[in-house]
Amino acid sequence: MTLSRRQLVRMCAAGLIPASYVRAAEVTKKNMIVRSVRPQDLEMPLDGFSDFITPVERFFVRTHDYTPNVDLNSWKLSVEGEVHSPLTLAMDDLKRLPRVELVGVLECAGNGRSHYQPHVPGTQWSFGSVGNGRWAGARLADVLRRAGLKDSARQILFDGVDVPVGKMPDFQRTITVKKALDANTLLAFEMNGQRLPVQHGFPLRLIVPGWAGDSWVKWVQTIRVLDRDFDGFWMKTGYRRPEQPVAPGSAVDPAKMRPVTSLKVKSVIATPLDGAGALAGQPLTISGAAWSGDSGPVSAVEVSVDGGRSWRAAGLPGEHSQYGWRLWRYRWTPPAEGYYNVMARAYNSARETQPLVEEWNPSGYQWNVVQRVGVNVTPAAPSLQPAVAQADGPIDDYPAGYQAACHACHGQDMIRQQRLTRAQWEREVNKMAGWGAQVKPEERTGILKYLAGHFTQDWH
Ligand SMILES: Nc1nc2c(c(=O)[nH]1)N[C@H]1C(S)=C(S)[C@@H](COP(=O)(O)O)O[C@H]1N2
Ligand SMILES: [Mo]
Repeated sequence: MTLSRRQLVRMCAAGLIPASYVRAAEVTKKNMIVRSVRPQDLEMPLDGFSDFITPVERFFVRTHDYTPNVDLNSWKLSVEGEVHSPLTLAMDDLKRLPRVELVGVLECAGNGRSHYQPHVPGTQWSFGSVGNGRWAGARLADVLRRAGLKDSARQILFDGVDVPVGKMPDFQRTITVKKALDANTLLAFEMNGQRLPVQHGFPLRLIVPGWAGDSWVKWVQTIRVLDRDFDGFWMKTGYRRPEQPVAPGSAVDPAKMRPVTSLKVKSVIATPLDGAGALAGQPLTISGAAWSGDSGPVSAVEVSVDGGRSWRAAGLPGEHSQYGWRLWRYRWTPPAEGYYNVMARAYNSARETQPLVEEWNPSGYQWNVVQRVGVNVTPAAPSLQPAVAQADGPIDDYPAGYQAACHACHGQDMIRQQRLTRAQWEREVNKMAGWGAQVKPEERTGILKYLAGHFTQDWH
């Protein structure tokens, strides 16, 4: 049955049909790099790395198939296979389960593929097949517990309603039981506070925080619990990379390939753009976003303005979460005219960082080499000299009174070298107060929280 909008509004008003009849609308995307119109592959340009939450209109889209348009009235989720009681759930059943919301990075395994040499086939993503979303839904674990996993359960298979293009194999993916039972793995029906948009999987998609996008199955309709590894194309052949480095361009023995799972630590420079101009003596902001995967969140970002000879810490102002990205910023005043190689590298809490040389792989997955942008600095006109000189350094989220208390006597670099526990920081602050630091009693807690929150034993 197809109804016109007007008929629908009238029937809703008369209470004849539930409002959930309405299909979700396609989101109009804004300023995207179009990699493919149909199936839709849209990339977010570099300016998107300045947003903490990527707006839906700027969120990249990756589909192997054409976008299906699901009618919620006839949609049902089936849970079958190695379970004690197979389930058929409607959206309302899922919404009755505890609602969980989290911020998480969704990055396509092929993000950065275009940078590989020799080139590899596939959608030629540059930096932007990634976004940071606010996802809400039910825990997959809650659904699986209701069905009751049998001891034989090994992998959980997800199948969406999208129909393969031509003879392409159906997009079906599995995740491990361990990841499926993780409290952060969700069946999401909301993105950024609104109903999940059609392109992003309406009415239901899998959220696998810390893992690459290929596991985040959209338009989920069937969950099948398997007692073995799945041998469908998208698991057995697709989304695999060599376990060990291989010669660029070589063919790799399938037995030596492993599935792509966790994201790698990575940062992208949003500003300045490669080839940008700047004026000597004028401060500019080097900024971007950084994220990581299962091994732990981003703990530090460093910036180099001399091609990697020396590195300085960038500030990480703003929100902090286990699986979301961090925005980072560094203020830099180019001292003199010239060409500068600006670079950024992220560290995660496991102290992993980005490589300077990428290990080539046949499908071009998981590019995370330290990025470089060139900046052309020209002499400033005398009238453009800054009124107040600003020191280079991280643009940070300093708490109230912090700079007056601490920077009166020393710079932030002094603090950044420290790796202390909260108790040690308390002793330091007391010692400094004894030495004359002006720590106001009402600002002490905020300062301590900042110090103990940032400069911990393992901050990088
Ligand atoms: N059903 C289905 N789910 C899918 C895909 C697909 O083609 N079909 N593409 C996957 C891939 S490869 C990625 S990177 C993400 C992209 O999610 P997005 O389009 O919401 O950004 O969805 C994943 N889920
Ligand atoms: Mo992807």
